[in-house]
This record gives sequence, structure tokens and C-alpha cells, in this order.
Amino acid sequence: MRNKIKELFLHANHQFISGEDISKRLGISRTAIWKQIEELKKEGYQFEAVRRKGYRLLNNPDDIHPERIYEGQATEWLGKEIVFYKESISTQQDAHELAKNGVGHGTIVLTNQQKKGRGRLGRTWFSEKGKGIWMSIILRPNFSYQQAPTITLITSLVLVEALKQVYGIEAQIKWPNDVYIQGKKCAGILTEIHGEQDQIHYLIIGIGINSHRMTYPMDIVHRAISIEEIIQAEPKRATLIQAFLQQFERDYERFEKDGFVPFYARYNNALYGKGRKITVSQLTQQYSGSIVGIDQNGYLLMETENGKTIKIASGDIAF
Ligand code: BT5
Repeated sequence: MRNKIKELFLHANHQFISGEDISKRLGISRTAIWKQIEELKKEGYQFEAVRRKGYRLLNNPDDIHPERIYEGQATEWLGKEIVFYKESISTQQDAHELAKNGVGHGTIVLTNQQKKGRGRLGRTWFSEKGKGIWMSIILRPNFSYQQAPTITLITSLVLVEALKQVYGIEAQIKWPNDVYIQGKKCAGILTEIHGEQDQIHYLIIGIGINSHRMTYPMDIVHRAISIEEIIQAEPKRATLIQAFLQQFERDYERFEKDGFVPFYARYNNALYGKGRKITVSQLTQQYSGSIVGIDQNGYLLMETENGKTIKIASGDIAF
């Protein structure tokens, strides 16, 4: 019943709904409505009650407006500036624009809906309205081009750890940087670099996380999963964003100082599919074998059929 009341208010666009109306629509008494609203308040929903008009929902605890994320956020430079769009083509595209116009290191672009979210290599990222965390982080790094792929690995690692911390979810990483839960993809990461020769001007890390249950397109319906499907409750996106940002800031600073070495054991712990047979596809080549782990450079170690261990720097894994 609480979910039905919640739905009613979420669809009312912050307009008043009279007690009588709710009572008729849901077939429950006014006292029962009042009790449910009191419970919703405990979950963080805020209501305005006006005599003869009824109730109006003032906020939704799952809002991802910047104020929600600034509230109690303990980072020093990451996400101090959050640019929020109700709707966007792609936060990667927005972030490139902002970076070109000079926004600072650690600025974040966040949206509630992407019309054309980008994946890697021209693929698309499905981003249903209000059902995920679609964000891009703008960084102005001190490290070289060669180190850039490993910061992507760290991003997926931090996300896996944040999912564990906030929801107790055991997620894993499908190398290089897909976040998997129960063998299905819950999040994807896309890093884009702008620079010249050996100097990075800025780097944009795009993160797409399926928070809520979605109506997935046919081609991914059996391969995608959301946090809500795992925890069987409504996840609060702002809480996950905060936990992620706090850990990412710490790890990013460590990475700038010490490189990837302090992270590779942690990453190996979270690696999906160890020992399983795979095919790795690159633009012009394919390799088959089984996953051993990753090395200190973030390369995938794979044992081929003749028992040799080879290193792969980039590619797409298929099981
Ligand atoms: C990725 O690409 O996984 C990177 C996705 C990055 C998305 C974020 S959202 C915020 C920021 N703004 C953007 O425009 N992009 C970033 P890739 O490894 O190429 O995976 C893409 C493939 O994943 C697609 O071809 C589908 O098969 C699958 N896919 C698409 N949408 C999905 C979803 N919501 N959940 C699970 N799988 C999905």
C-alpha cells in the first residue's frame, strides 16, 4: 500500500491530492492514509498538509539534485561543483563543453535522463529517466597518457567497493571496467581524454549505473541488472554517489602519488570470471584462453591452451 501511495504522489508533480481522492482511488480510510504518510516521512519524504486541499509531496528522497549530494559530503575537491541537468543528450558531451570552457578539476556533470548515452567504440548506453546515475567527472590530471587506462580500472574498483559499503552488494569487475552483479552488467565506465602529444589537458570519466529497475531494450534485457533488483527496495542514488566520491577522491590522490601498484591486488579480488574460458577481441585480433588475473600495469593475464601466459592491454571479453 505504501508503494501505491508513493507512486500516486510521485506522479502528481508536487500538486495537492485530497485525502478523499486518495481514499477513493486506493480504497483505504483517511486514518490509514495518514499512517502511511507518517511512515513515508520516516523514509525521508517531506509533505505539506493543507486543510481542504490535502497533501502535497515536497521532495523525493531519491532526488539527485546537487544540494542532496553537497549535504554532508566530505570530499575536498571532488564534486564541489556539480552541474545538474534534468535531461541531457550525454553527460560526456556536456562535460567536454564544460572542460573546454575551463571548469575546474573535480567538476561533475549529472543528469536524470540521457537521450543518447555513449558507450565505448560508438556503442550506446541505455539511460532511462530517473532510473540510474548518469554522470561524468572532469579531471585535470598530473599523470601521463600511458597511465590513463588504469584510472578507469580504479573507477570500477571504487564503484564495486561503494556498492558493498552502501548496499552490501557483492559486485565484481568484468575486465577492464564493467561492473557485474550476478553475472549481469549493472554499470559501465567510459574514459575520454583530450590532450596533445604527451600532455593530458583533461580527462572525462563517464559512469553509468543502473540504480532502478528499467524497461531494458531487447538486446540487453537478459544481460543488464539494477541495484533495485538486487536489494528489492528503492535505492537512494545520492547516498551511493556520496560514498563513491569520497573513496574515489582518496584513491585518485594515492594513484597520482604511487601509480596502480597499490590497487592491483584489490582489483584482482573483485575480478569476475577468474579461471573461466574467454575470447578477447581487439580491432584486428582475437585471443582465447582462461583468465588468470591482472598484473601491476592493469593488463589482463590470460593462459592460452598451450599453457603460456600472455598479457592483453585492451579488448573486449566474451565468455
Ligand atoms: C560502457 O560502454 O559500458 C560505458 C558506459 C558509460 C555510460 C556513461 S553514463 C554517463 C556518461 N555519459 C555518457 O554518455 N556515457 C557515460 P561499453 O563497454 O561499450 O558497453 C556498452 C554496451 O553495454 C552496449 O552495447 C549494450 O550492450 C550494453 N548496455 C547499454 N546500456 C546498458 C545498461 N543501461 N545496462 C547494462 N548494459 C547496457
